[in-house]
Amino acid sequence: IEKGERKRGARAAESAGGGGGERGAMPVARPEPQEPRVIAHLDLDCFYVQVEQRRNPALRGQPTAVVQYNDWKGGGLIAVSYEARKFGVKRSMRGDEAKNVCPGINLVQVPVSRDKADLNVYRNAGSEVVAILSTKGKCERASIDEVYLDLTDAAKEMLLESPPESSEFTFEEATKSNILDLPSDVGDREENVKAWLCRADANYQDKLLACGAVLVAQLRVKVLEETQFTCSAGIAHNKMLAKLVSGMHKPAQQTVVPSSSVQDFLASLPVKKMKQLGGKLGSSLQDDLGVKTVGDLLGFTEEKLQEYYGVNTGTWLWKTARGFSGEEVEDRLLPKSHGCGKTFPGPKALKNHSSVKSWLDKLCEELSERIQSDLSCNKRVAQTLTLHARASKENECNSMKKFPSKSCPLRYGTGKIQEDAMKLFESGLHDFWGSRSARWSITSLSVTASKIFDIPSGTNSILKYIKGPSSNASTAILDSSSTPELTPFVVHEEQCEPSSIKEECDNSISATQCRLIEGKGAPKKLSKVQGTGSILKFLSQSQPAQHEKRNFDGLICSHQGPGEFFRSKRG
Ligand code: TTP
Ligand code: CA
Ligand code: CA
Repeated sequence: IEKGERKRGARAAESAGGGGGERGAMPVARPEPQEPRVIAHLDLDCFYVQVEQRRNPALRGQPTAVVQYNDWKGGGLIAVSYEARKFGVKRSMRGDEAKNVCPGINLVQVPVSRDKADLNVYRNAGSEVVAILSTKGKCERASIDEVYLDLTDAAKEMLLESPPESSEFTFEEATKSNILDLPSDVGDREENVKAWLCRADANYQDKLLACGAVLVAQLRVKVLEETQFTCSAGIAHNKMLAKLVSGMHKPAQQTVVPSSSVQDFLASLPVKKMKQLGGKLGSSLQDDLGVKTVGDLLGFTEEKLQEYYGVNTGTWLWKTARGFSGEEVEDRLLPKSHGCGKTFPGPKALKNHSSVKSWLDKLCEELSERIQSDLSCNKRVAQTLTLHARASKENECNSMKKFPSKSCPLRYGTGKIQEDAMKLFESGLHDFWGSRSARWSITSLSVTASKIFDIPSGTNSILKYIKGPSSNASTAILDSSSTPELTPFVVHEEQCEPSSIKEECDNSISATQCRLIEGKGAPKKLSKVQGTGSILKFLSQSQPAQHEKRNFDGLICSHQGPGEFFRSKRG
């Protein structure tokens, strides 16, 4: 290695956040599985809208958006139905703007509790879907509306017992799959897909994938029958590829990635589209190595990439360029952490201790409720409390210094959590601004409970777990800014910018959900449509009819719920 290269390499790793080694959130390659896997990623379509449409069926098939309450310009949109998207309505719009482009739009307010958005109804709806999907294989709840499934065993079983090629009837929804290898715009598409799924001469991997496609199609129909929700899915040999394609064809569709299509698919995929390359590492690849697409990485040897980004991340990049990923689906139906947050944009920024305290108290109250219900429903205990905030200094709007995240052992009890959260805030503020009594303003606050573990079964006293450490925030504050798994999620409310409530891996099981799991108060199921293997058919038969002439981008179509919309979209 030449001296100059060494320097450049070190710089690349540093600017990517890797520092001297593989610290922090730099991705690391996992060992490849010995045998091919079948992995699916499922994501619910315009999720909050679908939940609201189930609550109020009159909204089905109508242009609809969910907004956060706000007195400014009609609130911020957080979810937009596909009917509304046809008019050009986008998540980044305010309610008033959406009405301008789509005068017939229905705006539904997100539920509010303690002066902030209450996402329980959506979390619980997501849990219903997880409960169905987890019956077919190892299941990882990845976000409020996303799941990974490892269908390897189920696919192997199907291949042995009833492979698609042997049955005279292929599950209809499966024949609507998008297969990356096949052209999507030919007339007899479904016949082609059917032929692909049933190829007797396919290799073992493709045969497994075909079984995976049938299984996912069946699951999607089951989800629709039992919850009334449509979702889209990606089916591939690993998590990375499944996730990359699950949103490629939406709504209510699935996409399959045969190994033979991987190289072409990645060749033109911008690096920033990859989850782990969205941040500094992706920027470093572009700026330091001139790598724009994942395919561009093929121009570098593994050694070269290791030189730049360290051994582990270098290998990860090399494998990623080839579509390899050993990351396993975790066996986890419950969230990794619970978080509650709120943003205070512009004039709403908090500028004194008493307003911070009053908001922190509300956030901690909700957090406390959620960890208590996790404890009683799931016998799980959270160990760490973390406070995240965003702040700006007066007259220093562009100040680069971040408010440091702070953590301490979590003590159960609303009062204790409130007390500790306030101490974490004081400690963060001290680091942020020293002891100077200057003006500051807080633009977002969130509290997170993490490091959640199951209480061992057979334990007769859960008290010893929840009493937890004797230390509290005053003796055990940790700077958690370098703890990547403590991703804050913030409920952005009433903001001037595009509004969003983003929730990652955060989906608590509430008391309502306990009831759902026990089968009480579960929503009424749609009656099954016999002999139907197709979501389109299902939708068109079972939605409440709302015959109404509407003008869709100049396309006059008679409306019968989403089924009609999907058909018209497909021409
Ligand atoms: P997404 O899955 O990103 O979007 P979506 O389900 O609304 O639409 P799509 O069909 O394209 O998947 O988010 C899931 C839900 O999370 C969404 O319905 C509302 C919420 N959300 C926010 O509140 N703010 C945000 O910025 C995002 C991205 C999502
Ligand atoms: Ca979604
Ligand atoms: Ca999603």
